[in-house]
Amino acid sequence: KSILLVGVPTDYGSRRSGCLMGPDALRAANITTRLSRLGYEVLDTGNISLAPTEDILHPNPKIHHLADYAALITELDQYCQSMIKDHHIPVFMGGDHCMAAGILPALARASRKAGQEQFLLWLDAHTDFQTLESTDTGNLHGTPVTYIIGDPSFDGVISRPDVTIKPENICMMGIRSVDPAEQERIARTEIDVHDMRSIDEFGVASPLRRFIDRVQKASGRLHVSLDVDFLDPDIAPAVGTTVSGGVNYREAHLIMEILYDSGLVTSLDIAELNPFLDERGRTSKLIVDLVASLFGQRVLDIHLKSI
Ligand code: DIR
Ligand code: MN
Ligand code: MN
Ligand code: MN
Repeated sequence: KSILLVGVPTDYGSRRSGCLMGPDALRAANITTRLSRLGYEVLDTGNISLAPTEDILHPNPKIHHLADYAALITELDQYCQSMIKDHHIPVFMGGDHCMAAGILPALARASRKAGQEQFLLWLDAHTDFQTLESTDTGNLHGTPVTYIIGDPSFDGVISRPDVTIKPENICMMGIRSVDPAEQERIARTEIDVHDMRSIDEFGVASPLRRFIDRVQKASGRLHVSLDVDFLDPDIAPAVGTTVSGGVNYREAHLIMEILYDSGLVTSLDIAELNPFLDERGRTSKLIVDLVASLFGQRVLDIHLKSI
């Protein structure tokens, strides 16, 4: 299998700029070399290009960059359809989390064509389950999960995805900041939410293994969506919306190692990395280390330590 790297340089999902430098920071942290040394053929297809748009107004006046969001969804959908083949493992380098709204429906469509179910592991401090009506920040990076499950909230604004992700096929881990409107809606879905309270008590391994078992039994495909704020801000400061009490270094690596062992991961996105907020590339390097673990780097591969 070969890894297809694609940069998604966007930062209009929130009001803080800098995420658009994410793809280049990951390149500077040697993502290509690290993955090549693990035995993969790695193809960096560069960054997708996004044309500037005239914003669409929405009844919720807080909302900004709605037209850019719609354009991003279309662009990513087209990219996925034309560039990704079944033997590719795409790694989307963000960019903010808006990209998930374009990536997941496209992946789900490809899965359906192959007769497989699409599963999603959402690693984030947030549930990103706001609607256009309920968002109090107007930041669209808080809405992609709502969009990909086919919620009617977007009707008349952005057309619903033709293939949606089933809520029961989504597992969230690391959650510790949920807006009131999201709490109410998430409780009514079948999304499997493991918040930090639950991780403190039970760890990351057993809930993850239970989810992986479900993917395996369904012969499903698994996309991993990694929001940098999933990690504790002490180890990953380069993200606009840090939340205390996140996943620590070993918990994060363990998740990646278990995922690699499962052999089920078919795609990945890395969201919200903001190099402008980083300390000499520290967060970018950590993310590349985690990606290497996800693709098979082992603790005892001592020869890799010098890279
Ligand atoms: C918050 C923040 N729920 C919002 N969301 C973030 O603006 O809707 N997601 N930061 O990653
Ligand atoms: Mn997010
Ligand atoms: Mn987040
Ligand atoms: Mn569970």
